[in-house]
Amino acid sequence: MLRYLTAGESHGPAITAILEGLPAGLPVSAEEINIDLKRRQGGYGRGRRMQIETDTIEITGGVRNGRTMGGPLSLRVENQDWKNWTDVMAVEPVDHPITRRRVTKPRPGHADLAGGLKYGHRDLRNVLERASARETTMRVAVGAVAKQFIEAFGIRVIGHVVRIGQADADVSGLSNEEIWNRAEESPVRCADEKATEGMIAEIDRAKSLKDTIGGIFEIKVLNVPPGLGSHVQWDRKLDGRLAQAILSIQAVKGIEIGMGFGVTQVLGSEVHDEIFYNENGFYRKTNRAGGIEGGMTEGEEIVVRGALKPIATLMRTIMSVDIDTKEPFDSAKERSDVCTVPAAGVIGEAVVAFVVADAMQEKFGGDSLEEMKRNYLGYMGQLKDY
Ligand code: EPS
Repeated sequence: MLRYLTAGESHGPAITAILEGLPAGLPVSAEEINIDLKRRQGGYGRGRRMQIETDTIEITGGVRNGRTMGGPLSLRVENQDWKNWTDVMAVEPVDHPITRRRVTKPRPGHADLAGGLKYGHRDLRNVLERASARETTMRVAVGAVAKQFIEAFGIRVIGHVVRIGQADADVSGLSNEEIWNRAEESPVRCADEKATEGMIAEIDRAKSLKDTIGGIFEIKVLNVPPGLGSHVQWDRKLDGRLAQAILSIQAVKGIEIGMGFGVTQVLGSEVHDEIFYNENGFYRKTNRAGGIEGGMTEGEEIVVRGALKPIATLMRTIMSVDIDTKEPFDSAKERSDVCTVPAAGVIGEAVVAFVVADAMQEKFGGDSLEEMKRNYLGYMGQLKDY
């Protein structure tokens, strides 16, 4: 079983992760992790915080001479903004009460109020510091390692943005390689040039209104073997595991696999992917299922989408109630991202890569990469003979 936990606050000294369950002998490159960390930080519509941070990974355990040893990986990224928060976020008790930056005004749409009620905090900073999407830095770092793991089996994860506000991408007719290359060039990580312009206009419009805007990212997993996940138990179904991974990303409100909610509008014969056979084995001409049937991969590409609400920190007025005075106030803030959908696409790649890596470990489990590869090749041979 592959598992990870993250720790750390948005304006604390650092954010960290422990990733356990990787086979020994896996090459791990900090450079590759840094590429994804940088991709997450970019994207049109980001706010001033991203000019402060330059996320760089420090691997402090689990890797020796470029390869895993079988023990947990320990990963860390420093928060550059920490130096502006050393008293407010001090780990040690301070000898004077810190009233500066105390938060008593919950922002609608954030964890602030629910977290305050639940934990009894009178300073909502104790909630928002951990709820912050800053935490996704670590999910991307873990995901970048998971990508290196599954790439050892030829599996690749690509992500791109398909909607921001009213601007929709049309990628029909594009190969996966084209989708990847074009999305990498686009400031909103969208493979359709015309839609990129529309998305930028949507972000500009939201910004001019001091507002925020959401959208949809799509993740594809290429070259997955059939049989990852299982039909036998609810918590082993791969679609359920992907759904949890995607929905747990801050601001995500919906997930679709394959045709998604579109399956409700047409008849069954227009939904299910017919099965064919040739010398290479079983195959489909369509992939409306998004690569998953009965909670298992069936050999086609996995296609998953996540829908983001507009982020909850706005620079314009929306109403809330102060937890001290119980008086209404307007929740306008001076610093905020306008749109984080391009970043969320990179985070989506990471969490999906982790789920697929976990499913690979489960199916081909081994203590070393070599052992896993033997198991994998044996299974691929079994499929040929099926
Ligand atoms: C976030 C609020 C902003 C974002 C932050 C997530 O930070 P701040 O409150 O410091 O302006 O920039 O995202 C990141 C720091 C990041 O690395 O993505 C929030 O409230 O979730």
